[in-house]
Amino acid sequence: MEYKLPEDLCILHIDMDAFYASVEERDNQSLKGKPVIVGGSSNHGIVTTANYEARKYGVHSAMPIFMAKQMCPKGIFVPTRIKRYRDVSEEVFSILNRFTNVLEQVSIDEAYLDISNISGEKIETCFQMKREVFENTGLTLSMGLSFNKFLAKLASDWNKPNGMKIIMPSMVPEILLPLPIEKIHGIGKKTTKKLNDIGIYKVQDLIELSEEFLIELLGKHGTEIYYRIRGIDNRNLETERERKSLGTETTLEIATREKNILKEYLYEFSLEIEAELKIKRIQGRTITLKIKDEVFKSKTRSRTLDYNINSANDIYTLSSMLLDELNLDKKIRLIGISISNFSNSDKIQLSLFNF
Ligand code: TTP
Ligand code: MG
Repeated sequence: MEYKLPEDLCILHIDMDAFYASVEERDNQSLKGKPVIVGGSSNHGIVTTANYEARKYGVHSAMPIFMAKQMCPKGIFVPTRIKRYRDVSEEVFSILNRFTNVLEQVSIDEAYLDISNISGEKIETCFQMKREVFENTGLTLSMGLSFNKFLAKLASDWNKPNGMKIIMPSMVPEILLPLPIEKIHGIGKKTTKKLNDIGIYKVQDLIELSEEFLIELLGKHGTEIYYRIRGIDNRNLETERERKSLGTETTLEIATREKNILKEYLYEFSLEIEAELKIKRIQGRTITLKIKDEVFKSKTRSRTLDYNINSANDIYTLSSMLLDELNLDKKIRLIGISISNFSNSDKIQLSLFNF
């Protein structure tokens, strides 16, 4: 490649392995070695995660529980205990923080760390981090070390669980070129389809296209992709609470118009968002509900309150109200909630709704 990539391996991405399920296994040793599926308390619920044993049967996050039961009848189903995972997450992050405080927490179990300022041998330090997390919490994580966020994340996903992968500049063509395009962070379902439609399936096909062509096809996003597949990503770590919104969404395994089923998703999302808000010690005032129907038509509905909220109950109530206001004439394929308009205050806001 004609670009000169930086030599300095200073961005580390870490992601806990089968996080919720691993916590459940740690707390209940009798689960060890068995397929463990974490998720909703009824058949209508959804899987939040499954351990690697259960994944062998095809069970994965966001799958309806009833489907997971069909795929893995011997699975042990345990309810999601978000408070417990939040506490364990705090333990993990306090260990990581001892190594560097230039850290961007992306979710309850995932972070980027800038390790350029640590003293000593970098790779050795990474392994020490892994060891300390394991010795103190009994949990494993996977890590990826490279010179930017995109490659560090790609690397941490490379050989999960309990993996460690380094991507050096010289390895970039050999790593990226054979990948299917959807493995590139930022290439979602829609972009994949657009590219597949013109016969582009792998990065090696995509790299033949000019930046101008990609911009024409994909808009501004085209530039980002053009550089990313060449191993270039200049995003900085967002270490401050600069983030504008925080949320979660999922593509449904089975499209539906049933609001009760959709609300199960909203409930799980609300718990997840509450956990993130509490870790980050922030609250928000605006809740946005996003849905996409079978013909990829998106709708969003927002409500801004006079107060800050951070509890799952409030987030769930508001997002359900927004859903109730929508007339669903088509089946829904994707649903998500986000919260924005943050304030940093640690003041406690009483729940606005009673249950
Ligand atoms: P992930 O890191 O995506 O998944 P994981 O840690 O279970 O498994 P791995 O990283 O080894 O592939 O998500 C972290 C946690 O977030 C996960 O344990 C449960 C929760 N989660 C949900 O609640 N719903 C979801 O759709 C996803 C993807 C995760
Ligand atoms: Mg994980």
